[in-house]
Parts: sequence; structure tokens; C-alpha cells
Amino acid sequence: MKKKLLSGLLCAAMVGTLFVGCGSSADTGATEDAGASTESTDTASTDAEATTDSAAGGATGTYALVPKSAGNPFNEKEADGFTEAIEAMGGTAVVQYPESATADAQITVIESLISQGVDSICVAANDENALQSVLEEAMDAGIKVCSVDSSVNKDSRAVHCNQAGVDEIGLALIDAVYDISGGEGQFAILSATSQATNQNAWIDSMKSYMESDSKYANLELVEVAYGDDESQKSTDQTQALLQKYPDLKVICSPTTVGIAAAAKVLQDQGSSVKLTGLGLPSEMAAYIGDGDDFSCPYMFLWNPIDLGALGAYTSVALVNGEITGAEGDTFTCELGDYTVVSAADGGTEIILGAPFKFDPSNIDEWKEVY
Ligand code: RAM
Repeated sequence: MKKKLLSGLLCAAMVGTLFVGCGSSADTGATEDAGASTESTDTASTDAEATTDSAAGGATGTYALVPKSAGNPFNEKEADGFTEAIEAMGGTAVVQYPESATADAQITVIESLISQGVDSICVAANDENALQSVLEEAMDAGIKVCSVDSSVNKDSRAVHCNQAGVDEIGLALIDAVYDISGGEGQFAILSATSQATNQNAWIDSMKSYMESDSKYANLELVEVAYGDDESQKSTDQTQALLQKYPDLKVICSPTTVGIAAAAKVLQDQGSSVKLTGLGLPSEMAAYIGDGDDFSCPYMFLWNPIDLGALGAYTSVALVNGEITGAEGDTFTCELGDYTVVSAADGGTEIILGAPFKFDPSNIDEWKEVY
């Protein structure tokens, strides 16, 4: 992987997603191995660069993104992907971070975007339901609304841009815990905020697999802890888990902030507790490896730059009237062809693709990308 400026990374990252199938339907199949897409990245990025300017429909307005919180590299990469895509289409991107990872802080930001008269708002929600009234106000004012990464409820959006199927991620995580623990023993989850729609959905999915499949009968989930997507709090929560549960075998952290903090604690302490979850390769490369010296055998993620770009393309398609967000709507963008499908919450969504697995065989290539 060549180290390029952001636009180069964006192109490469886009092609990475193209190679794994663009996730144009809910049936995204099995978890992909990131290594498979690495091979095509450099050669194919020329095509992506050539087509970046010809985004479907073009964009003439102002398109807003409201991430979950500032200071989180995942959210920043998502914002980079959003901004690059909007600007490549000719539009103006506005990224407004809330002051904290709370619904209240996002409501303040969204109120200001309504007064500014933006054309669309794409939000990564800190709470599924609490944004409904302000987003309804936005939609009543003619602003197109979608969510990305972490959804708002179905009445608060036209459509959600999902990184991967919820159960696909839930199954990848519980299977990783099963595999790494040897199929039995105690594990804990270190999550983001207690209200985060995405983490809560993935955790619920993990629990459902544990309840419905006897394969997982010997796994015991001892606690779901919350690090609030803050590094220090996630570090403290990891240390507390180690103290409270001396027999703990695995921590699963479905947040890039949590997993990076936990990885450092476990590896610095030489702990025998192993880690998996969802992490940024750039932050986790030092911790992924086989054997006692590394805290994380493997983990998963998707491309946050592509996810932000998908939010951008979806926003523009909504504003241009190419889609309304109804099931069966289709649109084409630089990432590929997408179909709006039904979501588990009764609303609709667009799925980016399958989660990637990062392990010692591919982490060094991907740490340069995101
Ligand atoms: C954190 C955020 C984000 C989530 C990733 C996996 O950065 O909570 O919403 O998608 O982790």
C-alpha cells in the first residue's frame, strides 16, 4: 500500500470496498478478509481517481455531517470520506462535531444546521430516539435526513447508511470470542456509550446468538462496561474488569476507542486476557499478533472513509430526488451500485459491505490506509 495524500487514500479505500462487492443488498455474505482486497488496491486506484469527479447527479448545495463526537480518529476518517466525496461532486460539506458524545450536544448542532438552511443532514447518532423531534423539525423544513454508522430511529430519517449487517457484525464478534477463548469461560464487553445505537445493536445481536445457539453455551458474559468512546475512561474500565474478574479470558470491544485503550492495558501488563472487537488498523497494528507478546489475535472493521463517502452519496441522492429512502430505491455512485433495503428496526438502510478481518497476515498493509 502506497502512502498518499487523503485523496489517494480515499480512492484506494473506495476500491477496497468495490473489490469486496459494494454491499448493495442486505445479503452481504460471510466476513471478508481484508487481505483479499489489498491486492487490487494499488492497480485499481487509477480507475477510481478517473471517476471521482463524475458522481451521480452532481451536488450544488450544502450537505452536513454530524459525527458522534470529536477527537475520535474513526469519526475523523468518516468525516474525511464525507467531505472528499461532497467536494468531488461540486458541493459544500459542513462537518459539525458535537461538544460531547451525547444526544443533547447533537441536538444543539442540528438546531444550528436547521437555521443555516443546509440541504441535508447526515448524523451518526448518540441516541436512537432522542434526536427524533429535532430531525422531524429538519425534515419539515425540507432538509433531507439520513443516518450513518449509528442509526436514528426509522421515523427520524429517510434511510440509514450501515457499515455492515448488524447480525453479520454480531456473529463475527461472538465467533471471535468463542474461537479466542477456546469455546468456554468468561468474557466481558467494553463498549462505547450506553446509548449508542450501533454498539447496542451489535451487543444485542451477540446475546441473541448466545441464547439461540448451544455452541456458545459455555461462554459467560460477565459484564458490559462503557468507556464512552473516551480513551482514559476506556483504560480505567479495562483495568476495573481485570480486577473484578480474575478468571476473565477475553474482552470484546466493539468500538475503535475502547479496543485501542484495552489493547494497550493488556499488552503493557503482559496480561493473559485476550482482546478482539472492532478497531482501526492504524491504531491496533502494534497489538495484533500471535502469541503471548500481543494482546489481540485479530479484530474486524470496515472502511470508515468509505462509510463517510456513502453518507455523502446518499445525502446527495436524497437531495437530488434520485432516491426517497424507500425499500427498492437504487442509485449509483463512485463506490458502486446501491439498493435501499429494509432494516431490522422497520426502517430502511443501505449497507456498505461485509466487515473486514484484520490479523497478523494483513495488518501491516492496512495500518497505512485507515
Ligand atoms: C467507534 C465509534 C463508531 C464505531 C466504531 C467501530 O469509533 O463508536 O461509532 O462504528 O468505534
